[in-house]
Amino acid sequence: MSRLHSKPLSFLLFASLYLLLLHPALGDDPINLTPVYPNCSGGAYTNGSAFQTNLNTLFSSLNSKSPASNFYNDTAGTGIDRVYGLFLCQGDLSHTDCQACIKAATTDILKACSQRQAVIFYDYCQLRYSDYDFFGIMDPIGIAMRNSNNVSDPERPLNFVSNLVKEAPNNKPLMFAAEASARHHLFGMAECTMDITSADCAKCLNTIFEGIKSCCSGYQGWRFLSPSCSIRYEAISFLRNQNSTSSDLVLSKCSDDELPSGDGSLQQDLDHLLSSLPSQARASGFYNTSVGVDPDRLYGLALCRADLAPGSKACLNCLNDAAADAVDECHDKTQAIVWHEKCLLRYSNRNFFGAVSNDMRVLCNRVEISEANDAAVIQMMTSLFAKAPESLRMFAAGKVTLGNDTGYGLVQCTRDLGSEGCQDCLREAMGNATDACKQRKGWRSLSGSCTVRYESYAFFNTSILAADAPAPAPAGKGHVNSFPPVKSWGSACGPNFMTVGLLCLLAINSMDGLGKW
Ligand SMILES: *[C@@H]1O[C@H](CO)[C@@H](O)[C@H](O)[C@H]1NC(C)=O
Ligand SMILES: *[C@@H]1O[C@H](CO)[C@@H](O)[C@H](O)[C@H]1NC(C)=O
Ligand SMILES: *[C@@H]1O[C@H](CO)[C@@H](O)[C@H](O)[C@H]1NC(C)=O
Ligand SMILES: *[C@@H]1O[C@H](CO)[C@@H](O)[C@H](O)[C@H]1NC(C)=O
Ligand SMILES: *[C@@H]1O[C@H](CO)[C@@H](O)[C@H](O)[C@H]1NC(C)=O
Ligand SMILES: *[C@@H]1O[C@H](CO)[C@@H](O)[C@H](O)[C@H]1NC(C)=O
Ligand SMILES: *[C@@H]1O[C@H](CO)[C@@H](O)[C@H](O)[C@H]1NC(C)=O
Ligand SMILES: *[C@@H]1O[C@H](CO)[C@@H](O)[C@H](O)[C@H]1NC(C)=O
Ligand SMILES: CC(=O)N[C@H]1CO[C@H](CO)[C@@H](O)[C@@H]1O
Repeated sequence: MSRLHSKPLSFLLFASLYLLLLHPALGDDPINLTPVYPNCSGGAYTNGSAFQTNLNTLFSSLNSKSPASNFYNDTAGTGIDRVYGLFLCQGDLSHTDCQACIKAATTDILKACSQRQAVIFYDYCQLRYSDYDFFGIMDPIGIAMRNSNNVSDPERPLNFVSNLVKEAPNNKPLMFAAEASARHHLFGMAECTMDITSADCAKCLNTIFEGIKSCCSGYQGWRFLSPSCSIRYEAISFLRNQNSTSSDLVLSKCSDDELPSGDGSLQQDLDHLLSSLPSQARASGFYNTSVGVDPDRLYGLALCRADLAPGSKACLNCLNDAAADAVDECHDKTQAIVWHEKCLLRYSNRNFFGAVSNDMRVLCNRVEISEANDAAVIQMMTSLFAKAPESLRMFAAGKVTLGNDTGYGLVQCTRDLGSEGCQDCLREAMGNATDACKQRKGWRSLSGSCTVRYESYAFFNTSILAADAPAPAPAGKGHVNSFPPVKSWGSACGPNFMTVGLLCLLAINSMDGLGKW
């Protein structure tokens, strides 16, 4: 049985709330380096002892590895004073953040403990040392934490995380799994230290997951920390979003007017359209079609992001989810657009094929970049929307070098448009994004006919980057801002923005405008 000490629970409750309120955990914000929980055990060691010397040697070794790896185990010394140690950084933590976290841990653990065994946990990393060889020995004993708010449907987070509990042990080498659903306010992760086997990882995660079920499942946010594995669920993102994993953007727009109910044949046609579009679009990544007969005809299209290989399961899965969302969110409305991270689905009772949609959403990252970098980014992006309209699949991807970093852009049109329509759509989308997101580290415009997106990381499969990618920005011009100060949710996005997951959302059309399609 897992041990749930009431004292750490209340202390940690505070720690977690602090995190929730002040650290919305953008991938770009600095991470919180306040220790969450130290646990010291074993006999004390003395100042100047061989054990202490070995411990210092071990810590230098771990600190030297943290800039290159999210896990490392090592030993120092020999005989009875030999020290065994390891660190683990959350699988999506950048190497820079991992380095900072382990540096803090090797300092704090010496202040917190003067014993021969200890483990210390942070929001994003953990460090452990011992005078015995614990490598490969699974230890699920730890502490649970939870937030104070109730959750209306406890099963939902549990189901969400149970998938991660199943997935993580198979994700070698890191044994880390994370998932985000901004729309459902579900963010979760599960991970194990890499010294244990996949089978032990599964056992460890199942054990602590049972612990969560018995203490914390009714709450909106919980985690369990143990020396060999951890799980966490929050209603807001704490994920670091490296390499575009787990951002799962879902937005939809529905018209106000409903399909006339009549004999129900329109609803049947809509069901038919939505259930057939995903498989029709799978083969080439795009499909447009219509069902029914005038005047009751329905028109629909589906588009997968260009980096999803034609025919791929990923394309089909995304569109199936989008179709399900269209049913859920825009039930029987005459028109809908659903934007997912990797696909777009749209239907209407009017023929919109070939016409540029004027429905647009703009999202801006809250972190600012320098004017010079912004100019380099815009130059690169502009070069893309000259190319996309002429390309077969109507997309273009590129990258730009900014000092030591690289930014990535992707623009894409729905293929019912002609090249002129595509160009118009991209130009407007780009103009609206650069207006709203001046000098921002990432942004996107989502329209019913095209998407334009820039990020400071490779959010798409970079194998689609053409060999003739645009030249990097002039050397020395770009430089990357250091970490911005931590900002609170509301104000950081500006007066006209809403926050959605990691991003600020500029709702282009007010709710009143929705019916006027
Ligand atoms: C070791 O010595 C330092 C001062 O040199 C002292 O602050 C610390 O408490 C001592 N630690 C132990 C374990 O005795
Ligand atoms: C702290 O560590 C000791 C030794 O490993 C262990 O017996 C104990 O259960 C741990 N306590 C918690 C709350 O994790
Ligand atoms: C949570 O639910 C419990 C029992 O259903 C109730 O007693 C408590 O007041 C609720 N707390 C909040 C913060 O809603
Ligand atoms: C790390 O742990 C593994 C067991 O999981 C062990 O085989 C290996 O020797 C350890 N590495 C070091 C450097 O001690
Ligand atoms: C994440 O990005 C880094 C650097 O761009 C790359 O080396 C690494 O392979 C990527 N990881 C995944 C899972 O794509
Ligand atoms: C770029 O990398 C070099 C070498 O690693 C480093 O010295 C320099 O400070 C970095 N520049 C920036 C802006 O991070
Ligand atoms: C798809 O859209 C084009 C207009 O771009 C139109 O000519 C074509 O008929 C549409 N396909 C279907 C099956 O409706
Ligand atoms: C990227 O795309 C290439 C070509 O379609 C594919 O072989 C590769 O597996 C993809 N990589 C990932 C990480 O999906
Ligand atoms: C909401 C918004 O800013 N939309 C604008 C996008 O850009 C065009 C001009 O290019 C404007 O007409 C829209 O109002």
